[in-house]
Amino acid sequence: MNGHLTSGSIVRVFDFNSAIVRTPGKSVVNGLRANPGPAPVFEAVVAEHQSYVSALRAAGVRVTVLDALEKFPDSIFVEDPALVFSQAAVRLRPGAPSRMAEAEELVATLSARFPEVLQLREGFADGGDILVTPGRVLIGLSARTNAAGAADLQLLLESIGLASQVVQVPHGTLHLKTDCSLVDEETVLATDALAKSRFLDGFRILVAPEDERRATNALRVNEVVFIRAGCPRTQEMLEAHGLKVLPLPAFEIAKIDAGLSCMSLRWFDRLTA
Ligand code: CIR
Repeated sequence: MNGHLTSGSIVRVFDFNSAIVRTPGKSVVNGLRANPGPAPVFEAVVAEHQSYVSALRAAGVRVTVLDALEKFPDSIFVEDPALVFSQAAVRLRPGAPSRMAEAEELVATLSARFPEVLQLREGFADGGDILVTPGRVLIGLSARTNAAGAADLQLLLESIGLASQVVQVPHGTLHLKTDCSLVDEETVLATDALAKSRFLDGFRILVAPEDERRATNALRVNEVVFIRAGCPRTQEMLEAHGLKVLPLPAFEIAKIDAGLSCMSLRWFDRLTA
């Protein structure tokens, strides 16, 4: 699964020309969070979301912006109820009861854009637990993704030609990608806890300093890596590795346990390339 050919060139797993995002609703201030703390400020979430959408567009991505869904406070995090690839989309079954019906809200949008929309039939799986790498798709078991969901997802991925591996997310971590991101084809930015997991063997691992651990939910888009603003040592480490880094504000969404990958579904659309 080392990228695919399109118009004579190889597309890498972080080459994207298309994305879907959802406008935050006012209810976002009631988004799920593991620990008590101040709620995010609605206007500030909107500002962070706008910076994110602008950054995607500046990186060369066509962005479809869906309307806010007030009845789903966490629906701005479109990454969790679906999974997208050039060849197909997968409708997932998010593990938090308040988020389960978000997947249904995406079906029309996905059906209009993908040759095929597959459906997870068993268990639960959140897109935040899925890390797509050049060789295989990693599926993290967490409080949101269970063994039945992971096993069914493996079958669906196999049906579209993708190898996968089920791995264990460190206890207390929301999602696999809360603690790691692929920053180039061989390199993963990770927390120390994740770096110690055997399943990253074979990757070069850049470990974020403990006090910048939230930077590990980064997002590589084409030639740039988005990281959470306020993580200067992680930025320096990525730049020393030769990467172009764009810090983006994510202080408000972090109050509801979110980071930079969660706010979009991204893929390379071969038809419009
Ligand atoms: C949740 O707990 O589901 C939301 N408050 C945050 C989801 C973040 N999603 C992600 O990391 N993929």
